[in-house]
Amino acid sequence: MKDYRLPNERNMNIYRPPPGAKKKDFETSGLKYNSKVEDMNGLEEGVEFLPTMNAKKLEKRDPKRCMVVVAVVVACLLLSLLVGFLVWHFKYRNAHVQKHYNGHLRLTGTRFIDAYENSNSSEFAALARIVKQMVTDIYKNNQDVGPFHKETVITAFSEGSIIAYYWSEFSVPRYKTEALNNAMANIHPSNQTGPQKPRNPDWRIQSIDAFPSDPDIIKASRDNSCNYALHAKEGVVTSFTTPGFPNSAYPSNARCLWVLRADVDSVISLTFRTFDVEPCNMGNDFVKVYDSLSPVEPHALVKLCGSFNPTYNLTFVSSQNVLLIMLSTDASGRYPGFKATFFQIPKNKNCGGALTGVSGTFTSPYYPAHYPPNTDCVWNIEVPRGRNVKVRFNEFFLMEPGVPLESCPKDYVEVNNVKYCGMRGKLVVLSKTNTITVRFHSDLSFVDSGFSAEFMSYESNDPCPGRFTCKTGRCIEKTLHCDGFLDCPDASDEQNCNCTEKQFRCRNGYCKHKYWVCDGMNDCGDNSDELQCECPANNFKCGNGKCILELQKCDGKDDCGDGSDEGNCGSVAVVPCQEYTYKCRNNLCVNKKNPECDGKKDCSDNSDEENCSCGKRFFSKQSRIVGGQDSDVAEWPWQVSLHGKDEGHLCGASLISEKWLVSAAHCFYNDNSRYMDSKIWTAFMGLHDQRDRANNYVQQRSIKSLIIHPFFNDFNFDYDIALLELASLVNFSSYIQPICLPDVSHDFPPGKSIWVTGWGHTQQSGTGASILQKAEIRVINQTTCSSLFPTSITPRMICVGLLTGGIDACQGDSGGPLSSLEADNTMFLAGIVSWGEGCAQRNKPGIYTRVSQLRDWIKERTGV
Ligand code: 4AZ
Repeated sequence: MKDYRLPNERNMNIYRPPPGAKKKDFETSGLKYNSKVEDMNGLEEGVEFLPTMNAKKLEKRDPKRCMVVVAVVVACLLLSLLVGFLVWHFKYRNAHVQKHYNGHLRLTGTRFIDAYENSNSSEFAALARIVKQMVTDIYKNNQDVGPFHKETVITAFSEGSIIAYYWSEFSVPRYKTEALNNAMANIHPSNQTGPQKPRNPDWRIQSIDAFPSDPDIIKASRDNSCNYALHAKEGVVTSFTTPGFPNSAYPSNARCLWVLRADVDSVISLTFRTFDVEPCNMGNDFVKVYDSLSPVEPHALVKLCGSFNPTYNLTFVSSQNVLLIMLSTDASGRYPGFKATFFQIPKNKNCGGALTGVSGTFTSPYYPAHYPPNTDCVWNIEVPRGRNVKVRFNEFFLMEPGVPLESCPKDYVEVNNVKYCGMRGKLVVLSKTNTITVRFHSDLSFVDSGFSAEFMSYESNDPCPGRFTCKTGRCIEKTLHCDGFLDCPDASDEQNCNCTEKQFRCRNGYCKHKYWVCDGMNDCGDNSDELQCECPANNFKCGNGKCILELQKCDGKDDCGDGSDEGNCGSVAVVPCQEYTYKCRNNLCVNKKNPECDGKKDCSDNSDEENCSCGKRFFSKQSRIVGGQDSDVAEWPWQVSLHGKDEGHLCGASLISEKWLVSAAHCFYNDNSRYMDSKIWTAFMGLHDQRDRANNYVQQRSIKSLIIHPFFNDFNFDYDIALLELASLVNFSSYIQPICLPDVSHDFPPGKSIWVTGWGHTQQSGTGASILQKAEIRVINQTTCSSLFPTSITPRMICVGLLTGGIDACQGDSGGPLSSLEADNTMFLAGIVSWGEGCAQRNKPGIYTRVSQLRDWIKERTGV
């Protein structure tokens, strides 16, 4: 129960009447204040305390004494006010705080010499002394700055005429910090009338910029133990690494700086080849790249933390002949760091230009590298007279976090006076004449990988000969018009359509196939396909669409039939065991949905969090996929390629332990008994590219035993699962990891997005992929699935795909994993690629073996 006493009442021993006591009882009780008199006997024997009334009479009788008391009280009050004011003034208002600024200035009237690159040279020291004095003089001329200036250090010089980089430190009363900030933001070199003029009267500071800096960065520039200066050599790629890389972790609490330079009129191309620092959410280690030799935010190109896959695009290009890289680390986390390379390239002064002809291509500067900052390009495109021109952006990445996409105030592409930024799918812009102008602009900070575009001419009255023209200008096949699927980016192919009898008319006018009605997914876009299936008031809608009374939710009984009414019931409770409840090792059942390996102890014996060294990826950053579907290296470290003797890749599989693989029974049990022989099979783990099987990351094993599910039905592919025992254990690495197996109660709800991976055919009658492919698909309601494949779907099957078609598993993917990202960033094997009607057809999603249903059998046969 809560204790409502005030804190200072707690130990006061004040007598309070017991709750039931009457007033009278209290007054007559034996405990009164005068009991204290006894304690005081030793001090003032015989003194008797007068009742209050008498005390008042006494005061009246002595007015002088009263005045003295009042005067003393007033004096005390005044004194404490004065002390308070002084404390406030000196401790807070006037207390001095340290302020740091980083910046750069442009010095004219002199020339850059190579010796200025070396901060230990006497030439550097001499110039630094003069520049420092000039900066100090500029500060002195400003009353909000000069009095507080403590120190300025010139850290570097670069060409142009000479750019000097510096930091300044100030000690300023707290109440003057805002004035200092404002003055520094507007610092101007105009009044160079300081006491000491530079030796050469032609020398002038043409411009000066200062930015408040992170004090950690200032510390970095004082500590030279981790500072490196590198100059690109003509035609040579120079590499550098974090200290100790790759054998030991980079230092803790460090600020390392790499100054990269190139020859004048060159720019620098920098690539991080390997990048593995502390994950962004686990600490404060990061790498920042600056398009300046001053570590200032307005010139930061990128801030990186975590680990990146080797295939991730981490190439940056400077706007001038300098770049600065800073590694900032905190006390925690031991990670290898990075290896980077750089080289110089001639400065591309004239990006853009005139493009003519019937078609052509163009890209942002240095594409696919990140475009340089501070760049403007203009392309004037002209196609033959009488025709119109359109521009299609096949890749478009101009993303800057926190920047509004409507106004594009930073980096943008402008076509027909409309600005575009962010990340866009295929963007098509039409012109109603034979010319079009495309502008590209990047501001001083934060860059992305830019765009790749093509232009083409078209007949003004028929932009898409033989095809349907979306209002955006994109051309699509005529059969896609009014087919219930959105194919135009603006949905113009599905507007003003007459619905067929197989279709349902959504409130927003779209026609959708009737299969999609009440499937638990908002297919119309306005949810109208799911409205008629709502449950009445005071009812709960189950995961399978059934309506139950709200009261039946969380009552410990599976009223829905799929357990969805008992899954999320607030706090985790032990409940009677049911099909849908998770059973802990101590045979107690909990009502939490999918509690395995979610990072929280749900079973009293913690068995839900044991055996959870699975389903983790070691590279935290995965590249964006728009269009392309190549996986990154080590993105699916449980993916296995099964090769048949003399046949190459035939099926996929998933690694579930150092010794066991899970695959599809139909890969082995088919018309040809040869595939039942474990000896013909070889498993490749850690494989990315089928052409690169000799890679060090790849481990190859033969198969010791092959277990096909005894109930496998080769007619309907029920129980399509097989277990393969490796001849010897694999060694786990960043490239090879097991995937977690879902408990029998694990639920993969309709609509959940899941990944399918494999080297199978990339088109229905196409050929296998060399690079491991990935595709994101969604779980489809079991009832919808059964209506799409009448009589074929069993409880051991799960339907996953897109009813819109276009993305699916295909021949050669069989046996491979369906990986589902669950709580605590853990991947679970939701399914095994099993069968389908063709590949990627509309309304024909792929069918997968539902692994959760076969969990006990896997445990029984493998112990995993
Ligand atoms: C196959 O033949 C296969 N679209 C696998 C998956 C699918 C179709 C065929 C699903 O291995």
